[in-house]
Amino acid sequence: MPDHPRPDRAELIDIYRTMRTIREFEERLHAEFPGGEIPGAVHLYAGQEAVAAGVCTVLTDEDYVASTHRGHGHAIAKGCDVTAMMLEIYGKAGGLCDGKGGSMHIADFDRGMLGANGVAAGGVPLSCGSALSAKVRGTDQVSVAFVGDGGANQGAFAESLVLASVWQLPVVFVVEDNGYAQATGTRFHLGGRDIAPRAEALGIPAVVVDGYDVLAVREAAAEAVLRARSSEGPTLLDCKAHRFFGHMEGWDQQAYRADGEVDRLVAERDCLRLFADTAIVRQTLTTAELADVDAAVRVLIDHAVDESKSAKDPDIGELLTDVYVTY
Ligand SMILES: Cc1ncc(C[n+]2csc(CCOP(=O)(O)OP(=O)(O)O)c2C)c(N)n1
Ligand SMILES: [Mg+2]
Repeated sequence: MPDHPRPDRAELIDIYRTMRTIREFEERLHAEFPGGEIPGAVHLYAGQEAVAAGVCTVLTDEDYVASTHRGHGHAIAKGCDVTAMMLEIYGKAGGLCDGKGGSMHIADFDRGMLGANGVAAGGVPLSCGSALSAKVRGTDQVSVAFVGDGGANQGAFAESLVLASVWQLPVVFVVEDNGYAQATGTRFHLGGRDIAPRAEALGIPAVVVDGYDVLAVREAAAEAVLRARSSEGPTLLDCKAHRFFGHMEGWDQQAYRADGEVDRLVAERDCLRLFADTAIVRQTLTTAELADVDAAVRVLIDHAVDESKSAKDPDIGELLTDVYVTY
């Protein structure tokens, strides 16, 4: 890969830090949610960290990401400020969107983060729009659309694939097939085993990727991004990685999952542990260095939660600021 050779030491640490930050962020939210201070719906990304980290490590700040309702991991991997994200989820002043968006509407245009999205597959057409804008303006920006297996059944997803194909847009569709759309398993809703062939039918190169293997995701994403930057059009990555928690915090008893399914996932398919066990990481980084990252991330997340709990609510006078936009 000319643009993305083997990851060097600094990139390996960055990838690990990103995945650890997402994991710690989500585990902490899971622990805090029952306390009742977090308003709105919260969908956790734990288990799927390798997808966001593997894709975003090959993007620049100028590239775009359109996210989903399960968007914390994408935002962290795209470089959004973690404390400002936590403040946002707590609905507090100083949040990334001034506390008005919450978990499902985190956006940060300075980082190319076009937003989480409460509408399943809602971000996918936005990616086509931003990719078209980049193409018309003649920049080399790439646009990434994250979408779930359930979202991939939306008409907007199919329409976006067609537009991206006929207009040869610099877009990468990243399907996160985590096995379920809410409580409905993919064997009941997918109509086939993979989503990749839907793209191939439209002439879009597509590949199925082990979504627990961050280096495999990185390699597939690097190829897709290079294709997009070289005006060779869209690619679809069909990443398989299941979530560790329920669909959303607060009500999902996960009765639709097999006995021991989650325990097996955590024991055998933890992307952080798998990454630490790869030959390249074992040859490059020490366990002490990884532990230092873990400790620093714990401090960061503690700080983010403390700040969020003690921060003020947004000023009522700001209620309509930034809500309506004139063009
Ligand atoms: C257009 C639309 N229809 C229905 C919903 C309700 N809904 C929220 S999440 C979800 C399931 C999404 O599943 P998937 O895309 O696989 O994402 P995952 O939750 O597994 O990450 C549904 C149906 C919605 N948000 N938007
Ligand atoms: Mg799903």
